[in-house]
Amino acid sequence: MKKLSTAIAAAAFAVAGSAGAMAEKWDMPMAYSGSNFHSATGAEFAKCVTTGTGGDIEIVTHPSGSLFKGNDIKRAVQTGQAPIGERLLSAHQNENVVFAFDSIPFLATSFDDAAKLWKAAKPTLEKILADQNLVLLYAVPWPPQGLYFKKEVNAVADMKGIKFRSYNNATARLAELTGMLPVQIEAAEISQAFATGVADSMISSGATGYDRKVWESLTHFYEVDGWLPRNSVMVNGDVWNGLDDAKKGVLRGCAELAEYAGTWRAIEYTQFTLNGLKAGGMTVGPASDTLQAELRAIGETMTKEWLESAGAEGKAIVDAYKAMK
Ligand code: PCA
Repeated sequence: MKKLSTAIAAAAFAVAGSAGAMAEKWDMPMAYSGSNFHSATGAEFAKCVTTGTGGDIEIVTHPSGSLFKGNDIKRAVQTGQAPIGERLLSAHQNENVVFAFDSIPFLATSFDDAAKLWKAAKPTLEKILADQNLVLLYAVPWPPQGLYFKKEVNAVADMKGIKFRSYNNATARLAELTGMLPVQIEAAEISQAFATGVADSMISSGATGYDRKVWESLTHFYEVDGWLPRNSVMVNGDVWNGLDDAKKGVLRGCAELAEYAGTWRAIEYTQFTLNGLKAGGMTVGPASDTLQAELRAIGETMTKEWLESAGAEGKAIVDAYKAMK
């Protein structure tokens, strides 16, 4: 609370001190559809900063990958092509394995545990991002991940040979370990991919299936609660360093509000979107005991693989998380 009031005081100061300063427009690329709760949170954050700085910094969000596609957003912000942007960091595991901390199957499967894992990982992530000329502002979780198919699936054997849409390295690895064929596709393009048979399945939240109306092509959603990956909002380091303390305070204050509000939206949206999938005609329910057990065994393999490649940094995150449980 204290931190927040300092930020709000800083915001008031920025408004008072804004006369005569040059107004800047910050384009903020985002990968997911405008109707998605992450984009709605980003739009509120943008408004908060614009108001808080008295218009000195006007943030304009560009959802649906319209300015940069998801996969290009991080680089765009690092290089200053965009001053700020939102990205699913776990898709950049090839740069640093730690980025995938939030996509380890069955490590953190509820909102509460995901918040603890985030707390455990945040200092390390901030450091890694700072080395990449990025300042982390806030991160909001997706609802728990479940499996989408075009047929009934009761065991891993039923998944063999299915074309599977992946969104990061972990989801591609899951496909391999279940005998499926991974193809990485941006969420903005999945409706078309399912309609044309480029993919016939995926693991994602009810939120993404709902936003993309996947019932037009798919029939089953199995609640697996595999993990809750995050979208992170980052600012270019040089742009950040050029700001005065008052403006940094506004950005930090608005970011804190956005993380809180976005998480709240994610929680609220979970059941709402599962109901929406049902209303669209899909069969929605928990995965069978067999499938759950098989997926947990695969999760153990993936946890081991991640810990091996993430080394001491990864182990420290998992240890810190487990100490909070
Ligand atoms: N939706 C995003 C990532 C996780 C999620 O629930 C996607 O499918 O791309």
